[in-house]
Amino acid sequence: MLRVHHLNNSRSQRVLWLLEELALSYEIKHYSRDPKTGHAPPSLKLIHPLGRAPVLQDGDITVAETGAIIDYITRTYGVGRLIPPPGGKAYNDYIHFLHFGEGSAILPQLLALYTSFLGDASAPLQPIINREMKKNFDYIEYHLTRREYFAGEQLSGADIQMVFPLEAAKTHGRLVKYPACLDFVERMHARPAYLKALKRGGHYDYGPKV
Ligand SMILES: N[C@@H](CCC(=O)N[C@@H](CS)C(=O)NCC(=O)O)C(=O)O
Repeated sequence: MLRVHHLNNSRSQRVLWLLEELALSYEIKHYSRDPKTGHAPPSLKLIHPLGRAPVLQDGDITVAETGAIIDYITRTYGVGRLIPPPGGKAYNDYIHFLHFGEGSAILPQLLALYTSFLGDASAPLQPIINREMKKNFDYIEYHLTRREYFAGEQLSGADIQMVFPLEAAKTHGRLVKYPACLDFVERMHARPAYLKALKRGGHYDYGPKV
């Protein structure tokens, strides 16, 4: 049985969504953030040394990092679903956005969060952070005005990976000038599998209010 180590109100919501899209059976081990620090409890370190969520366990196999988990699940259990046929443009886009989500799209948003703890001392960094954020959103908007999903005309693991940076941006009012990004988030939030995962995962500030 697949087991997802899931932290409340976190990126690991995506893994639940993926499993629901594929209609796979899985169990969830729930972890709660420390109410003061927001950190995961130390018990998560017993599952993986990074102590971050998500972590997937499949028998004696343990996988951390959302992109690697999406790749593992679709490759092992997807039977061709949610991955475009290898070799074509859609497949290259799929791989690109599977990496881009956590490798590039989230970075300036994390920097905005971390530097917010510095107050005025962070002022010199803000133009750089804003510039990098804009670069990302302009690029994503350009892509999504030309196709329905990140890897062409069908849902793939890349959409599941990319939803979190866009949800986080939307929550902080950063997508006002990006209608295609907003439309994408709305479409993903309307998917029955997304809503089912939301119910199973519990508290999540970045999803639709249900
Ligand atoms: N790039 C990693 C990020 C993992 C990550 O930072 N997870 C956060 C939840 S959004 C976490 O576990 N934070 C709690 C902590 O670091 O203590 C992924 O996508 O899996």
